Amino acid sequence: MNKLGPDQLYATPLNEIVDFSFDESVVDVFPDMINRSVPGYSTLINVVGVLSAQYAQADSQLYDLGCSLGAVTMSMRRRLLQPDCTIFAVDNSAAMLQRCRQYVEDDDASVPVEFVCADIQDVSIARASVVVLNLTLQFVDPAQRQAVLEKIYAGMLPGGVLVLSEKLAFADEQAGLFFTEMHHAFKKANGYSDLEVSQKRAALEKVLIPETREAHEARLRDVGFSEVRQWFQCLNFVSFIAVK
Ligand code: GEK
Repeated sequence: MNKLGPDQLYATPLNEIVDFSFDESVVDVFPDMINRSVPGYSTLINVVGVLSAQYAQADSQLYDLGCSLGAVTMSMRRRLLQPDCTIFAVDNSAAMLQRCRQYVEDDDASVPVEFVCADIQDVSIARASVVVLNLTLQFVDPAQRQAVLEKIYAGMLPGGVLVLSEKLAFADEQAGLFFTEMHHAFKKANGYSDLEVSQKRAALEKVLIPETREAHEARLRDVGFSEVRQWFQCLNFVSFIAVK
C-alpha cells in the first residue's frame, strides 16, 4: 500500500509554475490537499452518498465522473440499498484511477464497481439513475461543458439525478473579493502559507475555470433538467441536484 502524506507541492518557491495536473505526485497528497482546500469537502462526500441512495433505481448504473481516489464511489457504494446496480468510477488520470481501484478493492462493500480510465467527454452514459460530477466539470473546457451535460442527460433514466459540485465565480465584484479572501483564509487556517496559496492559484489559473451559480443553473435547465436545486454551499463551493 502506498503511503499518503501532507500536501507540500507548493511549499517552496518554484522557478516556473506549470499548469496543475493530476499526476503521480498529486495522488499521495490528494486526500490532505482536498480536505484542506475545499471547505465542506467531507460533508459533500457524505451527503452525496445519502442523496444517491435516495435516487438510485434498481437495475441501473451510477457514475462517479472525475472520481480521483473514489471518495464519492465509496460513499455511494456503502449506502446503496437498491439491487442490481453497478457504479462506474471514471477518471482520465491513470495514476488516480489505479489508486482508486486499490482503495475500492480493499473496501468490503459489495456493489460492483467498474473502473474507466477516460475523458468524461468520451465516456458513454446509459441507464443512469445517479451521475455525480463532484468538482470535475470545472476542469473541462467551458466550451465543451454543455455537450458533456447533454450527453449525461441523454443517458439518464426518467427520475434520475445529476449531482454537480463546483467552485463558484461571482458576477458581483464585491462578492468575488469576499469569497476569494475567505477561501484564502480557510486555506491559511488549514496550514497553507501565502506562498503555497499563491503558487497553487497560478498553477490552477488556466486549468480550473469556475462559473457563476446563474450560469450553472441556466445550463442545467437548458439541457432539460426539470428540477434544479442548490443543496449545498460552503464559502465559494456549491453543489446542485438536477432531476430528469
Ligand atoms: C472527489 N470527485 O474526491 N475527464 C475525466 N476526469 C477528469 C477530467 C476529464 N476531462 N478532468 C479532470 N478530471 C473527486 C474530486 S478532483 C477535484 C475530483 C479537485 C479528474 C482529475 O483527474 C481529478 O482526479 C478529478 O477530475 C478532479 O470527490 O482536485 O479539485
